Amino acid sequence: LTLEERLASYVVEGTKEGLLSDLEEGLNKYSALELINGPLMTGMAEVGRLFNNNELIVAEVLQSAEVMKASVTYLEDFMEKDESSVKGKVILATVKGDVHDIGKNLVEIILSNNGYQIINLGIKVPPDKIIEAYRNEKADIIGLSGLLVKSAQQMIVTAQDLKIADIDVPIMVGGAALTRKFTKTRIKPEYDGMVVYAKDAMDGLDIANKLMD
Ligand code: B1M
Repeated sequence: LTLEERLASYVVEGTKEGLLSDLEEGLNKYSALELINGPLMTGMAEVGRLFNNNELIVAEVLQSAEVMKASVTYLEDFMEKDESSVKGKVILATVKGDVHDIGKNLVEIILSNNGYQIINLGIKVPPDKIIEAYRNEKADIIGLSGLLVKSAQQMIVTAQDLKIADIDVPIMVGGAALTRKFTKTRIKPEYDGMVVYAKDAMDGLDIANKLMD
């Protein structure tokens, strides 16, 4: 197998044996983020496909998630950091009913490496917890993540509750179940402030930078 294939296969197989030395080798050729967005995400997409076809069970997908998390933790030290200034404060949450957090945590790493202070509320976060955190922290942006189809609906509910709470700070949404169109036509109409869709963590950083400009 090539290095790229081996990296994808650690994620698919859910095994860490040899992972770190291959990641180290990968860093000679790619940046940390390229390794995540390239071979590791290719592995995750394959896990999603196999899971969808009932060829993997949840316990196996969890092991794949562990490999992804371990890789991101290792690679985090090799990512570019801009410690020049504090650009803003961002609340991050995976919405109520959803446990997927690898993407959200990647957004946290990228934003915090680039001058943002992050309040990460974790997974399955109901709207009232987000409202409470906003009131305590006075964040500049609220970031919502969700991967399940029902999470897209939950984002609508969350936007409605934030509006009722009189909050109109920009909301940034991301995750596999969402699209730009859904964000514009279904979430935005329920909210007074801006609602922007980020396709990945780097896009999230670009958007945050534009919002803070
Ligand atoms: Co789940 N799962 N899962 N799962 N899981 C999916 C999402 C699924 C598509 C798999 C499939 O069937 N093909 C499917 C959803 C179907 C649907 O609703 N459309 C699914 C399902 C069904 C489920 C369960 C219901 C399974 C079950 O129990 N029967 C269950 C749900 C439990 C719940 O949430 N209540 C479940 C559980 C799990 C595990 C716990 C086993 C594990 C998660 C572990 C964890 O996160 N700690 C897991 C995993 C790993 C996946 C897949 C395979 C991979 C997700 C992932 O981590 N990707 C996933 C299939 C897939 O996506 N290929 C799947 C890597 C990650 C870096 O990407 O999170 O997309 P992602 O983040 C991206 C962008 O989306 C974006 O940036 C990141 C890249 O830079 N982004 C943001 C994300 N959030 C953002 C926020 C932003 C900006 C950008 O701003 C705020």
